[in-house]
Amino acid sequence: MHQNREQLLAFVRPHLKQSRYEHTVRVTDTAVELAKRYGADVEKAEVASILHDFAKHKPKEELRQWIIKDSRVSNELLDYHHELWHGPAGALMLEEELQIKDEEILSAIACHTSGKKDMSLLDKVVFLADYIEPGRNFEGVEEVRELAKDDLNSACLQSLINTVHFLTNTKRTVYPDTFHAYNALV
Ligand code: DGI
Ligand code: FE
Ligand code: FE
Repeated sequence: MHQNREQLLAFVRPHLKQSRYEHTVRVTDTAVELAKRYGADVEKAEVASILHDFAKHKPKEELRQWIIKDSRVSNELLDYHHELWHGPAGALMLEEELQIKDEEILSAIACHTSGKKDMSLLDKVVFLADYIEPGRNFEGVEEVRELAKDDLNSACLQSLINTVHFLTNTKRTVYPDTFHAYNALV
């Protein structure tokens, strides 16, 4: 059984900067709201959200080592921007260090930045909560917040479109899982 919200927040807090911790709390509140709205597991949404950016501030080399030593994560990820590593590496670290064994929770943490093909309801809830939490001011986020009120898939799709726009407009690479998530929803 999982620890409760306060225990988990106390666990992640020393791993995060203050602003990142505050983002985490907002993502958690948003994910709980979305989980209730769309019938996802509320407790799992809460746990995954509290932990989603656990590895955000870990050294790049440490994240790389976790990804290299686990055959479940494609090493192709290491050819893409290191900003994409904290989700998959964080899931591996939490599996080992916090004994999080729930595959649904680990999946939602792992894919929260890039998305992936065939995202579960829980994956989508955490992915979207990270994008629309009230502290975000991405261009187009208000449209995604509106969609999130009654169409989870359309909201996720629009956030992916916005992210691909942002990345391509600034000539950045796009990790293939982001396109796989887009293709599955379009
Ligand atoms: O960790 P957060 O800041 O809360 O949010 P996040 O995990 O969604 O990370 C967002 C960053 O990841 C943002 O700077 C854009 C970047 N990103 C997302 N998808 C891709 C990506 N960067 C590259 N290069 N390729 C992607 O596909
Ligand atoms: Fe993140
Ligand atoms: Fe986040």
